[in-house]
Amino acid sequence: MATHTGSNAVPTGNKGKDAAPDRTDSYQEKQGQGGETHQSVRDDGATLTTSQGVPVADDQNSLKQGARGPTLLEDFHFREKIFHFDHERIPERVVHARGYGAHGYFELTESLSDITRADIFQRVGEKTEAFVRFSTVAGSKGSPDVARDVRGFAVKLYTKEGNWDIVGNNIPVFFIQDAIKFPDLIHAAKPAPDRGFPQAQTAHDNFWDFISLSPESMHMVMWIMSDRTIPRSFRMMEGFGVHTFRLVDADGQSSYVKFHWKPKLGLQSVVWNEAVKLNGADPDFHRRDLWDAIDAGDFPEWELGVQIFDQDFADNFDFDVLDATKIIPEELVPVRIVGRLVLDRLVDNFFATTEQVAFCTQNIVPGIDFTNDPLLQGRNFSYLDTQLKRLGSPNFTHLPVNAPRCPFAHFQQDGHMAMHNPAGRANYEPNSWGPAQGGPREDPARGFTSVAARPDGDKLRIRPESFADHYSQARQFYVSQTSIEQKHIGDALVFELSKVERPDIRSRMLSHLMHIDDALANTVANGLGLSLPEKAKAAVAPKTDLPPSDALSIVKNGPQTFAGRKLGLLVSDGADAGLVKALMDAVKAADALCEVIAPKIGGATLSDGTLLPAQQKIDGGPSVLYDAVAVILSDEGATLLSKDAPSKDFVADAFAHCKFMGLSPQTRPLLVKAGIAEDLDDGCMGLESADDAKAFVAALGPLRFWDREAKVDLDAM
Ligand code: HDE
Repeated sequence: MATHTGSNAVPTGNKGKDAAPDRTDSYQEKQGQGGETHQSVRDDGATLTTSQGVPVADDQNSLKQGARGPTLLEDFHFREKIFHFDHERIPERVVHARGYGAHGYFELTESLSDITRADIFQRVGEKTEAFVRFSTVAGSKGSPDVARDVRGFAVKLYTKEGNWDIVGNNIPVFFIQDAIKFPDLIHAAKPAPDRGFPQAQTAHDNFWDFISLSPESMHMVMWIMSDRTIPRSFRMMEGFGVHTFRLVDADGQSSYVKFHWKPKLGLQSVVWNEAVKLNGADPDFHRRDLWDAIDAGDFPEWELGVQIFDQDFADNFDFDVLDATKIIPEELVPVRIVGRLVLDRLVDNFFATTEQVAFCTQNIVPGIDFTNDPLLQGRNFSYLDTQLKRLGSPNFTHLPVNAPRCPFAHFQQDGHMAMHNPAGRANYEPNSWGPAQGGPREDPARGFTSVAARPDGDKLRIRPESFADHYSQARQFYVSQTSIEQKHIGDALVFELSKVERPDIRSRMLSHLMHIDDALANTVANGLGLSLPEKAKAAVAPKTDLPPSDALSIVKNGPQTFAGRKLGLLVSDGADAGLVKALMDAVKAADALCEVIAPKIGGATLSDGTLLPAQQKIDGGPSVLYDAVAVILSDEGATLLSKDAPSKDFVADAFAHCKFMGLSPQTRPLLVKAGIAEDLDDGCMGLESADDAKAFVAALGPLRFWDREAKVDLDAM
């Protein structure tokens, strides 16, 4: 019979039965339970080992019986290496699979201590560590970055009272009002199940079939057909918590709140034809942009804004504050800026951070609470559930990116890959082991308490009447746009619906647009070559009198300067060295970047004999990669490049995408061959002197030279 060695007593590692059990854990402090562990290192010069730490002598050849003989099962190093490789992948996220993350911090600039007890909102100037992951929704992990899609904007705030996740999007409303419809929405948006395509796009029958049968999505349709879904950069888009949440003060009194992230660089988007080409030129456009900015010390920044309102406002507002297909216009409830979010640290392992980070809407902290928004309530189940599938163990909170930074103490234990294994005898409560040995205890004063809201009504599967108006805010969004943006919405609808094969689905969409704006419905009908159908039956008559809101336009909230953006400078051998230098200096002074593109990656030998290294060879550096372009050539260079298709595309595309262009006089033969020489406008500026270079960079503040659009687009003529 085995001797009983006292397994009921203290587990291995405890210092003896009198030692106080330690169920308080702080991830960073306690990595090595049951013996110190070493981090896996990939330093130069370290000896390669197996995962058991055994030094490896030969990693190039498997163990064989004879030089040309079979590989032996005995080769544990080979088997372990292949075994581990075979299991490297985890399931990609069912939505938001393609994403990119970075570390940073939140800094409070205005205290909300009178409105919420949330620790993060108490002390002005205090910084809280953060991790942010941006994403597209529909595409799989390998899909291109600039797909037309909503962007996820998920923020994990490691507060002193636990992790708070604001799992938001770059659009403040959503397609559906009740979480029960989410699987249908996503099935319809993702590739069709029989053929497995199209990938990362909504321009197909299933999506528009579902949407046209779901009038509640019409407000969101206006947003997704706007240029918000083709952002220039993660750094240049807004983020929204979408739902109405609650802020709760120390007495348990609550206010309603909506969260906004406002980018320091202003709102900026690309144009559709550019997006299509960008996805081929650089499928990693957004992640590379984020990486490059942080790497260069140009830290992306957003302000945190809150719209705070009370029950009285909620009761009198035209729409239901629990309906996630509605916004509260900033003109009605101003956005109060209370802090800033700065991303200042790159991930050093993509998988460990961006891939394994587990955002959960139910991760809230004392001082924050949910509302009954039926979308939010459903999300609160889904996120925890999906992490188990994706990360494979309830211990995903043990992963460094998910672990709280504050001390934590609980009786949860064991499970796959448990990395926190507290010592001590008591693993339940209540217990009578006394304060020293009994482990953590509840704290009614400090602990999280839910707002004591009173439910109303019977148990019903029903959509409230107050959610019934699906068109009024869609119209408000449309009328708030500049004419350029309205045109882009019309173009996008025509593009997407032209990819829909069934005419009845196209028509059904028109029947909704007729409730939103007559001119828009006519434009789209015209673009599709369809006549207007009967109007869809509306649940309630739409309001046509909601005032426009400037906050809804990208163009009205664009950048003031060229800071944070990138100029593409195409040069040839013999280009004017003084001019090139003056231009590069002016770009640098504007806190922007300049990338040199040349016929050879080795660079161009300028007029003074200096070699200017290139970052791109012309074939790999099309103008879609840049916010504005300059072309400085010698006469010989221009003759040469005017025979080169990528060089002609460079200027023709920049012109078509309404970019500002700086052109040295020698450029003309290239412009002639590209077919744009006779169309140059005020957005095309001559570059001959250092003063021209300065004036050109100073003119780059606005996003585009929009006046050109009518000349380069058949739909606008
Ligand atoms: Fe999500 N969503 N979602 N979502 N969502 C997920 O969780 C879900 C919704 C959002 O970078 C999943 O970890 C339901 C609205 C972001 O890791 C999943 C509903 C908003 C991310 C899930 C919604 C979002 C997700 C998939 C309808 C904006 C990426 C992987 C009720 C406010 C987070 C995962 C990251 C991810 C469910 C609707 C934002 C399946 C059921 C509305 C930014 O749990």
